[in-house]
Amino acid sequence: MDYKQVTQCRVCGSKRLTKYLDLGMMPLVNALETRYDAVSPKYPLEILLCESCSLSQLSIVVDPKVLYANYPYRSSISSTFKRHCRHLGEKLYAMFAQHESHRPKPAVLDIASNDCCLLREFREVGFIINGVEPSTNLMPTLDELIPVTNDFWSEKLAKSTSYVMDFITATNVFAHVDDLDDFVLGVKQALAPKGMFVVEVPYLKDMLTCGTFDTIYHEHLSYFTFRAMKTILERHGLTVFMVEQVPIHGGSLRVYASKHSYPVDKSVGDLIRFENLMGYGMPKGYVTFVEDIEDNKARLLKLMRAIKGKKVVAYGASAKGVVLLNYCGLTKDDVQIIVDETPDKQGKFSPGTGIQILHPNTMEAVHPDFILMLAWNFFEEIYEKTKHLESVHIVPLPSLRVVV
Ligand code: DWN
Ligand code: ZN
Repeated sequence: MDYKQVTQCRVCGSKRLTKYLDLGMMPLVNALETRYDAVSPKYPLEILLCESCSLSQLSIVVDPKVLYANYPYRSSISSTFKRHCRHLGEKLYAMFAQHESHRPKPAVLDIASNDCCLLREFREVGFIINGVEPSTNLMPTLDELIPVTNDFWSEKLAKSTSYVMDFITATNVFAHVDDLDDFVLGVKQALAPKGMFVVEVPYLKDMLTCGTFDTIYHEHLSYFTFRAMKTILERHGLTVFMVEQVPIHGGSLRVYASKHSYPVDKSVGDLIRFENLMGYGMPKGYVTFVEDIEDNKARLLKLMRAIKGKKVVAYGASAKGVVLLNYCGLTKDDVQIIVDETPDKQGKFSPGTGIQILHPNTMEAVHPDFILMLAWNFFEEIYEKTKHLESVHIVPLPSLRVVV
């Protein structure tokens, strides 16, 4: 068996876990198939709420080696994300200059550095860069001169290195980690005394208020409230001194923590108060979200029925796209192809649907009537690339809209 059942909360250890969502059986979103008729293995996709610390978490953990040994996703495909990383680099550089003005270059370690998108941007800003990344296919070439360790992050790995980092960044990886204690202990080990840990995760608030259920899949083990994030970091002696909400990936939390006692920003207390007000620690805080999912599905299916027989191409072989297609039961009868700029995805088939993934230039010949935006989080960027086709764009989430 390549997965295990969750019996206690990974943040606080409580066994008071209440199931509030069941999306049925779902294939692994990045396990792309090489044949259209392949039968993709499916796994239960359910969310449990910890009523003690307010962490939402999947009911199972799929073996990370199965999920990440060969990982097709490349962060650098999106120029929006590149810009996001550049802004973060500039911001952290300015913070460093304020506190450590006598040293020229801060050192950063990016955990789960993927294809080094963030590290390249940070190097341009003036950082000394280092990465850790478990997927072998994402290692930079030697001539790129980016030191990346090919491994999962852990306290053991941190101890085996001589890292003393001014910054450790973890964007879109914390929600993927089962053993958060070990991860945070590793961060603490590798941080300089005044170093900052900067972690970004999709924010539960945005998922709930926008009904974006397609960000729920087996890679995302946790769906963080700020309270849960603060609990796990502070348990290991990292004080959270600032929090921001950033728009990337449909709405994310960016949390700053350190071993050093930086003055605690007002944002920390404000967000905790907001979450208490919203009742995120109680199952009844999730009822509307569950209803919204059904409504979103029904609205999309109604539209897809109305355009049956038209040429429909989906843009973005995203992880979330696999969830949307499978949960709504859409197949190649509804969506003829998916296009995506990621070389490792092209020629493969989307799991559970048998829809082929091709290079976006295929659309020039197809002239689709409709483009279904499976990467709705990058709508503006993709729209600029597709508007000349004069197709109607369907944006399924946060709420269904049709752009003519
Ligand atoms: O946490 C995760 C997030 C950050 O990234 C992972 N577990 C997996 C992944 O999720 P996703 O696949 O849903 O992420 P994206 O970035 O929304 O996926 C967009 C897809 O669209 C990618 O395959 C790249 C593609 N794309 C493209 O071909 N042209 C994207 C843009 C913006 C484009 O212009
Ligand atoms: Zn908990």
